[in-house]
Amino acid sequence: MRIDVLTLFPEMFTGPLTESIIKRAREQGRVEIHLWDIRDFAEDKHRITDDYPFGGGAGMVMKAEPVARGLEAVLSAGERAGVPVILLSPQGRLFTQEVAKELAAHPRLVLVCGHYEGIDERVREAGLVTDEISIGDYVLTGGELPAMVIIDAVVRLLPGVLGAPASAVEDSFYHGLLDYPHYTRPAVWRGLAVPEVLLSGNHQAIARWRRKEALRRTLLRRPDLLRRAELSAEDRVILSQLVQEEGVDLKGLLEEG
Ligand code: 4FN
Repeated sequence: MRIDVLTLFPEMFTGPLTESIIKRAREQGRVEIHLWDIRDFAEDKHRITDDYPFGGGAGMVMKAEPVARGLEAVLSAGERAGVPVILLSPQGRLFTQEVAKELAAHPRLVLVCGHYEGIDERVREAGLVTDEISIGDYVLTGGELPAMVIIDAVVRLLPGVLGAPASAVEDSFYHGLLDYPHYTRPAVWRGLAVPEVLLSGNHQAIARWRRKEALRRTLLRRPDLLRRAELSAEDRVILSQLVQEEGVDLKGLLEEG
């Protein structure tokens, strides 16, 4: 996959994209990430990319022309078809694991980061962006961190990036649920023991315990996730046990709709 990012602050990306799993994915050629500085597409010798808002008010607005010229440099007219050009924006559809999977299926992505008060609306009106995505409902100073969140979530889904396909299989087994609790050595730490079943060597009992604890956590902390999770008949039995054990009210959360 190739990802192009347009931003006024390309240096914000260097840390997160040059460490750990993303670093290895780039070294292995599984993803190519190109950072473009919008300032390089400014029209004047001072390389101005922002201006005062028409109608007045606080803050600055990113000028349309440098962003448009940047997008045209990244994607020639002939290359545009089928390539998502995504503006990171509070107005976008919410980014979820489903959206990450959808984006991971494309050979190319273009991400555009706003800063200050945002980008001149005519970049959207001119049809230069195909998609707007938001990572959540809070005020940020720019679209750069959201772009990095999307890159992280998408790149780990690319073939070969996580190495062992077993972890992908497990991810899909726990599809839509929170993680079960994890433990590593020592078996007793500061007087706290690891749950016995995990030391039993009984793989079937371990799998049952993990599934139950994943369901317990999801029920207690994120019951909203249960509606969309893939639950087996056995899961539904375990859940009704947990509802009793924990004394919570499911309030029809498992019904469709
Ligand atoms: N944010 C809100 C309402 C009004 C403005 C903002 C806001 C960065 C350029 C956009 C924010 C959050 C998630 C991009 C927020 C995201 C941004 C994102 C983002 C500078 C203009 C701005 C109601 C959501 C609290 C600033 C709500 N995902 N404006 O943050 O780019 O992608």
